[in-house]
Order: sequence, then structure tokens, then C-alpha cells
Amino acid sequence: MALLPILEFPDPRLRKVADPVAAVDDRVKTLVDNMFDTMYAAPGIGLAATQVDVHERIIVMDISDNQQAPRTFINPKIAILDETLGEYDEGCLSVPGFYETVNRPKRISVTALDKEGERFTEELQGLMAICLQHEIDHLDGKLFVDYLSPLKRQRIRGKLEKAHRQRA
Ligand code: GNR
Ligand code: NI
Repeated sequence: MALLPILEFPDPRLRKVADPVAAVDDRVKTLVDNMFDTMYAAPGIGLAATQVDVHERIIVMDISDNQQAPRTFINPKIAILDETLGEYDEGCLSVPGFYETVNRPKRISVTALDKEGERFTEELQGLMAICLQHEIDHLDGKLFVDYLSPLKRQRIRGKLEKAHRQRA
């Protein structure tokens, strides 16, 4: 069991674009295990490696209630199946305490490698589709606050910077 520190907005390391994983080896498997520990402890329903300052294309996710459905996506590629957007009040472990409405395509397909390095493809909708798009944004250096107005984003930035100063 290892908990990794989670970077918080506006940390510039959250803006790095993650590199593809070359091989799903023991190093990657240990990182995935530690990412699950960190996500469940937070608690959160998803975590991208970028958030723990590892700039490789690795995502863990579990939208179930009792840690019953762990999912790993390595080098994920998504395709939009239908341009219809759905709105959802998103939060982020890297933007703690803030929830704002974001619109994203409701139906996507993903191709990725699993924890064993096996390639799979599946269609997603609902919270899985929302969360996976949120996590892939992290791998591309993007945050949900980027979809908000500059004023809202600046307010959130100011409040988090103040919280960080008070912690230091
Ligand atoms: O735990 C999380 N909840 C959440 C809720 C709505 C939309 C996206 C998410 S992901 C978030 C965890 C996180 O920050 N992952 O990057
Ligand atoms: Ni997030």
C-alpha cells in the first residue's frame, strides 16, 4: 500500500503532456497498484498518472461503490461515437472542493491496454465515458477548469493558491 501525493491546480506539472507507455512491465504494474491505493484513499472515481507527477499515459478508474470494478487504461485512444453532449457536475482531486458543469460527448469508444498489457476495445456511456474523457484530458495537460469562463477559473485559482499558502 503506497499513497502518492496528488498535484493541485495551478501546479504547472499538471500541464505536461504524458508519453505513451512502452511496455506494461513490473514498474508499470507497481505504479498502477499505487495509483489505485491513492485513488481509493482520496476517495475518487478516477486518477491519471499526471496527477501523481508521472507523465506516462496511465489511468485507473472505479465508479463502483465498494471498490468492485477496478479498471486500468494504458495508452488509451478514444473515438466519439455520437456528437450528442451530456452535462455533468465534475470535480477533480487536483481541484479539491470545486464542482462545475462540463459538457462532453455522451458515447465514446476506447481502445487501450489493460493491467496485463492486453489490448481491448469497448464502448462507454454514462459516468464511465465522462470520467475517461476527464482522465485523458489530464494526460494531455488539460483540466476541467479549462472549460469554464476565465473569471470562474481565476476565482478557483485564487482560492486554491490561498489554501496552499496557508498550508505552507
Ligand atoms: O473523483 C472524481 N470524480 C469525478 C466526478 C465527476 C467527473 C469526473 C470525476 S474524476 C474525479 C477524480 C479525478 O480528479 N480524476 O482525475
Ligand atoms: Ni481530475
